Amino acid sequence: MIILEEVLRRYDSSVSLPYWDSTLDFDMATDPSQSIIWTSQFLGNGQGTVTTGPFARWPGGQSRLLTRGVINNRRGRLISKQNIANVLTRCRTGDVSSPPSIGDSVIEAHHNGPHNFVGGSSGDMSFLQTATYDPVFFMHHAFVDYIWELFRQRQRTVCNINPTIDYPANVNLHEADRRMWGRNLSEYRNIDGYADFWTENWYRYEPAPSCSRQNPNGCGSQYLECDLTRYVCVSRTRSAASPAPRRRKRAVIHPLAVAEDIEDISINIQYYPLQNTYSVDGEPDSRNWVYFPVQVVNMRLSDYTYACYPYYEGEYQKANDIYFSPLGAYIYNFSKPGTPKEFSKCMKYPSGAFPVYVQSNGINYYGAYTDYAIVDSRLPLTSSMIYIGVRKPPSDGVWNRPCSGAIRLTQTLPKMFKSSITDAVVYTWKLGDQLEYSGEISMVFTCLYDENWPWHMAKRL
Ligand SMILES: [Cu+2]
Repeated sequence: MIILEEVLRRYDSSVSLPYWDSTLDFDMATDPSQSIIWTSQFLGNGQGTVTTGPFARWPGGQSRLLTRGVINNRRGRLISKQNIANVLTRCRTGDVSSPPSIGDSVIEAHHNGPHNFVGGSSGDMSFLQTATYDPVFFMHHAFVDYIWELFRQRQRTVCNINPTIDYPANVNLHEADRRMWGRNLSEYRNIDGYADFWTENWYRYEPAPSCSRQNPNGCGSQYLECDLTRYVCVSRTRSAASPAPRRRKRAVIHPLAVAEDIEDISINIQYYPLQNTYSVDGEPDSRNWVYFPVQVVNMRLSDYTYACYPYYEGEYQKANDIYFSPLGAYIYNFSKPGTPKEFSKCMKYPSGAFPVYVQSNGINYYGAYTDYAIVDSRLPLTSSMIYIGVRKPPSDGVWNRPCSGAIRLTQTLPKMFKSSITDAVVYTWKLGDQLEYSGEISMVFTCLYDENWPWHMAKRL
């Protein structure tokens, strides 16, 4: 959220990310799908392809335009004031987060409702992999963050708990010391997000609108009204639409210079295949690219035990994990004992499986190609083939400049490349009655975990 806000502020330094207090819609006397926010003056239409408002015809995540399913939606449930009150009965972060908890006091559970309310059965907001295409995602999440901040304040003032260190235990894959996802966030550990630094220096939340018997006009917007039976602010319906901003602002109080290193925001999760640009010297054309096989070899870390154990005699035997065997340990003759080398920029992957990125950079052309291999450190040895693109060598191309660390491709036989990825895959296999490896591999990378360099498995084999 901070990164988005900071990037927006490069374009308009007055921008603050608004939060969508969906309790205002939950409390409406009529169907909340009739809320004024689903008009062109606010978020645009709520049903079908978004064609009105500021996000009209924005791209969605499913090879189509941004799509919603608000109207007649029975799947989702907006956040209610009772939901928030339930969260604010608790004192420990572990009571309001999932994992480890479930139930009425868990922020995560209440957070799910608006996703489904906006997305319906097939809209972008309903799916983890497409929700961020809808800008309402960020407004919803800013509100979730606001609830968390209310909880933190309660921890301090009512519960006498320091929220910056009250990190829950048993949070599989969300451990306090685990690095955050995202290339430029990996400098931070998860628990760093609990620091007061953020709310002290970067942002604060305007209080949600409220009204009372004494102050029935307290909602503070012409697009809200005070429900005089319950004294809560509620959204007006679409019939009240007219131009002017309504939603509460999340105000940035410290216009910090934008950190240079948030320039390249990307997530290290392999959900979609990588899209390369196929550009050579500025001209994109995938027909000018060929592919050659690259093998990535990874050895198990000799001093690491993965959290999956053999079971016998009535309990898990935790001396070694299920993948360990003395024969497997033979492979460590080719590795070295000791704690694996860690690099500050590299993610930890406690599951054992992780991606290894391989990129080709042209030396005599301007162009790059990236793909990744998945290897698995639980196994004694994994070998994974990937197929990396490079510019197709010109038929008369002769390039004789000696250069170490580079691979030279020419059109002379044997060619080590194929003109399509599938052909390159097939090339690494002998096609006969049975499939066998052809051994035609151009390049092998071996993953090292050692600080000493250079060292290569080939020296020992
Ligand atoms: Cu979400």
